[in-house]
Amino acid sequence: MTAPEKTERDPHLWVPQRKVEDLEWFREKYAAERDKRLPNTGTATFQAVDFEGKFASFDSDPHAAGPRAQAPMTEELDVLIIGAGFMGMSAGIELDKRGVSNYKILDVASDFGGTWYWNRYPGVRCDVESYVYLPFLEETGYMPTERYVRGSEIFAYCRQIADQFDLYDRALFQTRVTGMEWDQDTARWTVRTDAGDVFLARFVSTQSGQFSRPQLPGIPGIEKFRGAGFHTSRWDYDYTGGDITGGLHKLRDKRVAVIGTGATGVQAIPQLAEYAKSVVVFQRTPSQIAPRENAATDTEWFRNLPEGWHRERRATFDKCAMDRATADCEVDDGWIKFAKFQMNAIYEAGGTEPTLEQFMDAMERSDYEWNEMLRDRVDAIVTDPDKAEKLKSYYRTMCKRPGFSDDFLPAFNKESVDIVDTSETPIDRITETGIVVGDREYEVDLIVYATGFQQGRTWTDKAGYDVLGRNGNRLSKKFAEGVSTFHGFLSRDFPNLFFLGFVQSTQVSNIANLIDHQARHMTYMISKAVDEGMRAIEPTPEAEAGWNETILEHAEMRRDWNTTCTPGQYNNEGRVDDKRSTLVGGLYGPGYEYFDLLRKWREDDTFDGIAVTR
Ligand code: N01
Repeated sequence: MTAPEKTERDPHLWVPQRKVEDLEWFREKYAAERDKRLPNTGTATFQAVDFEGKFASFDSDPHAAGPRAQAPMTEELDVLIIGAGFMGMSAGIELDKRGVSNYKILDVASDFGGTWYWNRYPGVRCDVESYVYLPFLEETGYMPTERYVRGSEIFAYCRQIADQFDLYDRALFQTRVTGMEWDQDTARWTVRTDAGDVFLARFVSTQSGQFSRPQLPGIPGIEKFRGAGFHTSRWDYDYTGGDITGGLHKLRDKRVAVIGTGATGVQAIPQLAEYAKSVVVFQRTPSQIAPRENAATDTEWFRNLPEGWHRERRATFDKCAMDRATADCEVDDGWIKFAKFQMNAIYEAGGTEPTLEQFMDAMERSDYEWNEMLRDRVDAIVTDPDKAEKLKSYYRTMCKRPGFSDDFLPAFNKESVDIVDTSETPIDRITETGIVVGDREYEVDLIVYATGFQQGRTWTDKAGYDVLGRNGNRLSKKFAEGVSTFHGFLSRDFPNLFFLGFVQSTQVSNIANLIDHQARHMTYMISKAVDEGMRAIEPTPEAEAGWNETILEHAEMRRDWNTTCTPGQYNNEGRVDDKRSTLVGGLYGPGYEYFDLLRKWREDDTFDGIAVTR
């Protein structure tokens, strides 16, 4: 293979200037990069470490002021909402709008915020524009200070939402559900917690908690390390000094290792690079890094947005990011710029009605061209050619979540910052003093684990409790071979229990929009059931089987794509044929198709596919 010729490129240029002719070169190169990771694939590489003993602090709450103040309670509720992140808050607010106010929101954390409660690492920000990411902007009248606001601003905004919508009165924090069981006679869920509470709830809302359990890599010797160590979602500012905005002054004399270069690593590494004596980054797969282009909010523009702008902007963002990118897509960020570039390529190839061949060819070619531009950008920014080469990603856009940053690549121009490519030679072991790759040991004082969150476990394993449904059916048993729901919301034999999140729903760039749709859909079902005196609702066997069939058909449509992608969260870590992982997935098409399906189902107002017990 001979690589295509390189050209000088301005790092700030957005539009790829080079036409890709030799598709075969790229196909071979991408396959070779993917193959490096294949022997080292599967979720097994992540899970060896449990949060016990030395690692207990990795899963504890560094932000709680003390133990829970409330005595154990027994209460009857219309709805118990588990999880106080965007989803739990949205569910509560939508229930109130529909006149269902006897609910409680439970969380292990000691405040609202979910992922924004836990993730307080330096540099954390939203990576989707805040004007589409943050919920309830019109209702609260809140103006985000920047296009991509800091995590601390999002956390503070969550508290503001909870205040404005009176959610604190209905919240119970520092409380973990330990199990629940359906009582057929009373048509209630009995939910127990680790604090000794017993809730009798007509309906329960659960979230899959996609990013709730930190994941530590199963590297041999990890427990032997004598220095400091923490996961990015449990940042130890006592050790590093500083706060979410930086200022990690206590690291001036410290040698730091970072494992992981996903969205979190990309945001945290520049902060570590600025303060630590030295930083060595252990990278298995490079993130694709496009410009971030953050900016202060244009106050006048924001104040003059017309009524209804927020939902409209969110919907347009989803459409534009997925497959309807046109020149007038309002949010002109990295997601949309790429989508527009692809749309133009398709149009150039086949006009408004391209053949399938023209369509596929244009998609592939333009993807390579786009990534050539981003690789040129690495060359233009990173002065050391060896480091630059390691930082270039070779997989199609959306094989992994795209990264956006203006300070990640420049951080590698510091002599104190090194990068170790572990794609072919994985980390061999962790010793008392450092990290060993091949025959070299990197001695460090601190290991920061930017290794993401547990994905591959079963639903009940991730939730941390089991569910005993109708006729003694256990959820862990039912889901052992794969999740099974109707529209992602309800599962037979587990009446009135809602599953929210990515499971069997759809894939979107802006998860907050999915949450909005799901909260409205669930609360429609609950309020209709309450108003019309339904005791229990669950899918008919046919409806549930039909949805599972649809999910499997859609997984089949994704198969070729998933096979060519480097292993990651989006392709079940490369295990394309694993049915249990496949069944977790959502529809293949753009998010708005799923939202339209839900909307039409609600408009129909017949509960089609639902078995009702009165
Ligand atoms: O986690 P990740 P994250 N040896 O799973 C590496 C979202 N998010 O915390 O790519 C070596 O993405 C792993 O390597 P590889 C974000 O969108 C949103 O960064 O598997 N390396 C990877 O580099 C994402 O969906 C915002 O080869 C190991 C990294 O660790 C989710 O949160 C901000 C390893 C994990 O990357 C999680 O992102 C931040 C091992 N054994 C994050 N195990 C917003 O702003 C893992 N890795 C909204």
